[in-house]
Amino acid sequence: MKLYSYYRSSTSYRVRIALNIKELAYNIVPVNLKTGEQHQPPLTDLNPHGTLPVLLTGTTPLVQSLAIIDWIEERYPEPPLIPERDKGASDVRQLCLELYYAIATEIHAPNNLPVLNYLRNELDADDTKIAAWYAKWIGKTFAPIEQKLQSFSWRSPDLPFGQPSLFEIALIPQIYNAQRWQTDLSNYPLLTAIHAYATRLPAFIAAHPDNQPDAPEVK
Ligand SMILES: N[C@@H](CCC(=O)N[C@@H](CS)C(=O)NCC(=O)O)C(=O)O
Repeated sequence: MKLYSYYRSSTSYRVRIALNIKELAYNIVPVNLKTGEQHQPPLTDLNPHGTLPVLLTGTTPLVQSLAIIDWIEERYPEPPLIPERDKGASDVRQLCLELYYAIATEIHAPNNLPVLNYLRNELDADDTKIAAWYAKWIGKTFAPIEQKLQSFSWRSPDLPFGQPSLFEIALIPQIYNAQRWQTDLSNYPLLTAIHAYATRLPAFIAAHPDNQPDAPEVK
């Protein structure tokens, strides 16, 4: 399998974590978002949206990180990324999916790079305003999730669903991004504790932006 990825792309980071949890072999094909390689062939031939990630598994390129992760989960069911997956719409399964979609869709869309660039270049927002915008969308979704996790009966002391799930696949890249924007995360102690624990697991370490072949060397 080939994963078209950029080291700092949070949507690529999600897919890298999923592939690593399943212990699947894949080669990274780096696409430089900073120089706009996503808007040129060969990437646009694979994905006319001009976004990462793209997973090549056969002849048809898979695009959209959540759809790719869905494909991975269907094709490689073990270990499951959804708790109680086989129990139908159990409350635990539904909560995991709810948190996953909330983070992956509600935070990522308004905080994606083209949106932030539009605020900066077309609406003259400065760094302070952009950071405030970023923090607003983090808070809108993180605050209720933090609250829900306080009343949820955790399956293990470190991970709410007892093992890495779709929830952490969305959460960990989102926290990485938030830290880049120096967002104050002190109101979310459970989320930051999950982040601290998950980022020490091998699947997450291997997926981390700093450990990608296109990451700049730290001098
Ligand atoms: N909903 C899409 C979003 C993809 C996306 O926006 N990816 C970003 C990187 S995190 C990207 O490629 N941005 C480049 C651009 O929009 O020019 C997904 O989940 O795959």
